[in-house]
Amino acid sequence: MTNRDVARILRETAQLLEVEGAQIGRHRSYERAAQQIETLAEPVAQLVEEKRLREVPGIGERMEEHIGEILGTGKFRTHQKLLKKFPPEILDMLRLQGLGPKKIALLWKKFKVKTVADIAKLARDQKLRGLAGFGEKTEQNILKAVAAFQQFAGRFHQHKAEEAAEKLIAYIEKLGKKVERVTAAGSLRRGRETIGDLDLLVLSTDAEAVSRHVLAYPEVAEKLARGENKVSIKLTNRMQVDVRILEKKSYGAALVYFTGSKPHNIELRRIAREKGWTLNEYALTTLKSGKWVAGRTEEEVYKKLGLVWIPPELRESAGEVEAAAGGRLPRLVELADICGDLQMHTTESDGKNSIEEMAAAARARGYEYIAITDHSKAVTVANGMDEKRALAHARRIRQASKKLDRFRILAGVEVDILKDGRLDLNDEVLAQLDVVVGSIHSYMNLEPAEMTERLLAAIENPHLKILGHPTGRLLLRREPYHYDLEKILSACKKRGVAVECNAFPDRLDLRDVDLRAARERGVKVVISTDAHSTTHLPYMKYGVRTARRAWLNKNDVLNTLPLDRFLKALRPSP
Ligand code: DGT
Ligand code: CA
Ligand code: CA
Ligand code: ZN
Repeated sequence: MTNRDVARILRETAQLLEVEGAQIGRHRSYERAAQQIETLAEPVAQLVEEKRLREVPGIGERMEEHIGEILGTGKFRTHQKLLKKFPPEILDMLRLQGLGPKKIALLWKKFKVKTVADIAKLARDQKLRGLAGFGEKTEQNILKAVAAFQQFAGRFHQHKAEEAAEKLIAYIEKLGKKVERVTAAGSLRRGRETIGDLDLLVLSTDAEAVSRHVLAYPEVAEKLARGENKVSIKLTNRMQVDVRILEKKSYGAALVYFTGSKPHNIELRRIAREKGWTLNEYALTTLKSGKWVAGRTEEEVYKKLGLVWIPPELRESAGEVEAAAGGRLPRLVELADICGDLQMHTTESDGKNSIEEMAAAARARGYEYIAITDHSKAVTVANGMDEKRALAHARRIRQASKKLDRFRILAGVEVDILKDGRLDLNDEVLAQLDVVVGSIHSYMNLEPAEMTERLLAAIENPHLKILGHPTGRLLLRREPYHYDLEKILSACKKRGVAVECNAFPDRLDLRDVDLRAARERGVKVVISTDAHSTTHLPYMKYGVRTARRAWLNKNDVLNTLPLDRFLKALRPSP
């Protein structure tokens, strides 16, 4: 169990206790423990093992026992008991923005609401105004929250889906010899920015044993379906998983089929039909007699169709089948090509680690350089730096860099792009830094025309080298800024400004299709993690996946270059 899993169960327990109307204050100890565990730098399991959990403020003997139970069994009895007292959608209702346990408790008591839709109906019918703490404005906000919920409902960030998949795969592999291989297919394998459900393929001759084992997984909340070679479950984190069990002869065909995407599969089936064959999840067979043609491996299936193997990230029916037929598939950038990371934060602003710690962790990943880019003063919530602090920080960065052999820490900043497009630090200071990333963190709802002007003005500043998280979206949470992206890409091209592919899994910004547009215009791209802790540096893989979905080669990405060539490829300083 990750710290996040443990914290989630404790937080849900706190919320459910509050809805239940438990003894005043009982929920607070759970909420407090959840908060503490979320921000721990070490795995909570390790603290337990070393008997140090009680050193964490707010965790006493009882809470220590509860956490032990969660870590040991994957579940928490109090949590389970509470869940049984409420309708299945209670957790979804609690997740509605701006409602919270107190208001849900009231709605539960008064109207016996069972679903998010029930709440929406009450708000629409104006039945809520007049309740203590509710007004017309609350009703409007509830309707907005329900709309957002329905838009994002049931989708997950890629890293959460991947964590859940890896854990379940490890569990399935515990069956030993009966299981030859387990692979995640579906949107996760394609690297889509958010994931609906997990699709796992198991290579085994004992479907019965695998199904039984999967149903015994401690994190199963609900059994959804069970067939001869398929079992569907819902996990305690509300994620659905479809597990399919296949034999060797079908494994490649099933991988193709269940990796999708659906439109990609439709293209493949059309080619198969043209050749007098049919393609399904079991095999490629002849149309007439149903004779087996291929199906063991993906390569075999693609080859028979006259195609080279297509990387999963490209399987979106966006020209990849045609390119594969013509031998024109790009050689996509890989994680191993990345030589440095160009956006990260330290304790100087809102990061969790020091310059030295970030550098050591980056070095351990095999990088040659990083840029430390703390926030500037306009971002007060992140303790942004003024001119004086920025220069002092740059000096410390350069000193730290000198102590390292064959590794360079570049002195940078993530300078705020102000409302009018000016940068938040003066030119004299910016001129002394190696890497200036410029990003927007305020006034995100300007009219498109004004937003476009703002970004154009920022790009005109000769010190700006990289445009950070260019559209500002937060996946499953916040829409991108509205502006004329084409104009901004043209300006970046003209001025030699690189656009960022922000690898943080909540952002993935620019997104795949926009990144592809940037590439087609010849705009330079960097992939950066925007790490706020050493634990975020591995998020680079999500950025690389996004870049691959955008058809990017190694040559399209500046931070695949060794240091000297990278510095020359950045926009030249004035
Ligand atoms: P998601 O789960 O919404 O993030 O997206 P996917 O792509 O994982 O979609 P999912 O889980 O519904 O199905 C996984 C793959 O299986 C999908 O990409 C294509 C294939 N597939 C599933 N159902 C069908 C179907 O009814 N027809 C066809 N042709 N393919 C299907
Ligand atoms: Ca799926
Ligand atoms: Ca599925
Ligand atoms: Zn930022």
